Order: sequence, then C-alpha cells, then structure tokens
Amino acid sequence: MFRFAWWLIAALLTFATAASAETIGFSQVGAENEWRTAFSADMKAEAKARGINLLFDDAQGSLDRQFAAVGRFIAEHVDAIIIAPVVVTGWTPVLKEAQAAHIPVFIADRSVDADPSLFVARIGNDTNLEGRLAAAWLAQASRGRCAIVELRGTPGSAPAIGRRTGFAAVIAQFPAMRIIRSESGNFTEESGQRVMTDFIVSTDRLKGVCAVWSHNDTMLIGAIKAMKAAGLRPGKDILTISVDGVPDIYRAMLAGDANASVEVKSDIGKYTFDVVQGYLHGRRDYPKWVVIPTDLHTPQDAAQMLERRYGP
Ligand code: GYE
Repeated sequence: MFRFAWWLIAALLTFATAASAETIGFSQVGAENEWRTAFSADMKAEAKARGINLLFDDAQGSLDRQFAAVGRFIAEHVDAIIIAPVVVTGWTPVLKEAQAAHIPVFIADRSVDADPSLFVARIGNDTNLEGRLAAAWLAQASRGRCAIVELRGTPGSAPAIGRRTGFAAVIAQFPAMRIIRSESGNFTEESGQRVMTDFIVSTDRLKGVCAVWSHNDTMLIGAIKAMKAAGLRPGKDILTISVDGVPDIYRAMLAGDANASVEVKSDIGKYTFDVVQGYLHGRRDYPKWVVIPTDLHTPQDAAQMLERRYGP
C-alpha cells in the first residue's frame, strides 16, 4: 500500500513538472555574424534540454522589430522575457509594459540604458574590459607607438560603445598611440571589408599605420580580405586585434593573418536560463549584473581554443 502511494506521488510530481514547463520569449538582435548565430543555437539547444518552450524572435537588427516581438510576448503572457538588445536606448516604455503585466525581464549579452528596477538582471560580458584588454595587448605589441585604424560595431550598441571607450582610456596613457581612422562596420564581414578598403585608399595603402583594431572578429575577417587584396600583409606588417574568439579568427591566427582576439563566450544559454529559471522558482538574490568572463588569445593557443570551443 505504502509503496503504491509513493509511486503515485512520484508520478504526480513528474506530471506536475511537465505540465508547468515554462514558456519564455527571447528577442535576439539578428544573425549578423557567426558569434551571434552560435549564441542563438546555444540558447535554443539549452532551452530544449531543459524542456522550456522557447519563443524565439530574430529582430534582423531592427529595434522596432524587437519592440514588436516583446509586445507579442507580453500579449501571449509568457512566464519570462529575455532580450539581447540591438542598441542601448529606447527601452523604458516596453520594459514598463512588461513590468505592468508582471512578466520578469532578463537582459542577455548586450546591455540597456534603462532604470535597473525595470529588469531582473543582465547576464553578459564586460565590453569596456574587452576594449581595455585589446588596447593593453596592442600597447605591449607596439611598444606604445602605434597609428591605429578602428572598425567600430553597430552605432549605439553596448559593445560598440564599451569597447571604444575602454580602448580609448588605455591608449590615452600612451602619447604615441592614436586612432587615425574610425568607422562603423556594423559587426559584419562585408562592411568590415568595405570600410577597410576605404581606409587603404585614404591612407595611401596604410602608410604609417601599425594596427587594425576591430570591435569584432567578423569585421576583421573582412578587413583581412581587403588588405590581402591590396597586397598588404595583415598579421605581419599590420598588427590585428579584435574581439569575440570565433572559429574563423583562430584559423586566421594559425594562417599568420591575425595576431590577437579577446574571447567573448557565445554559449551563454546555460548561465542565462540558470538565472531565469532560478528566479521563476523563487530565488531573489541575483546581482543586477551576472558577469560572463572574457580573456585574450593569440596564435600561441589558437589551435587549443579552436578545439576547446568547437571540438575537433
Ligand atoms: O561581439 C558581435 C555581435 O553583443 C557581444 O555582438 C555581442 C557582439 C559581438 O554582433 O560580434
């Protein structure tokens, strides 16, 4: 009899857990490069493994599409909303709407410029630190003397702002380091290639330029193509430093075309859903910013990184 009762309770509990599977909306920036598509794939895989019903929306780089997606999630009464915001501004009204509907919001990856009481927590990387790490590496590699061309990320996005600011703060300590050209390449390969081609023309084939600093790897991959097409030797005559740690940058390092990259983890689904589910199950002691660590890699450990992150 007792044994029967326990089985019954266990069965009921299983049923209850399955029945209460959370529905979570995730508004993603877009699919502008391999860092972002890896992040999307990781979020989907992690949600699936946890039995979460994930409503995924790709905003294709448009803030209006993001607002519309979040509005739909609210109308559908999801249990929680995760947002990877395209840009930092404009979020207050939609966050207030979610709050009024008692739906907790979590910010993943990029940050927002809004009152922190409007979201539970941000799970993401330190973009200012990434800029500082990049500049510190370049200061050492160039012995503090370097004319730099900069490829910036999407205007108004947290990583473009943070990386530029962090980088500038460090090179300000070195009188002979300066940025001589700076344009946005929107975090994409095609724009990186186009902007770099313009830089090559306007600087008489990078005369006197010592380094390319790119806010992400993918723009640098485009820039490497532009430099090679112009008969220049990136990674040898021109130093390169970028951010993300995607497979292509490690391959470029192994080919001798790139010198260093600050790794930003794209597989942050685990950290994100740990916080979201923990919160939904009653945990309230999360910090406003759950920091995802970053560090810098060079050709020395490129092969290892390629294998560690993406398997043989
Ligand atoms: O560096 C870039 C992507 O927000 C950290 O966005 C992310 C950045 C990443 O487009 O490649």
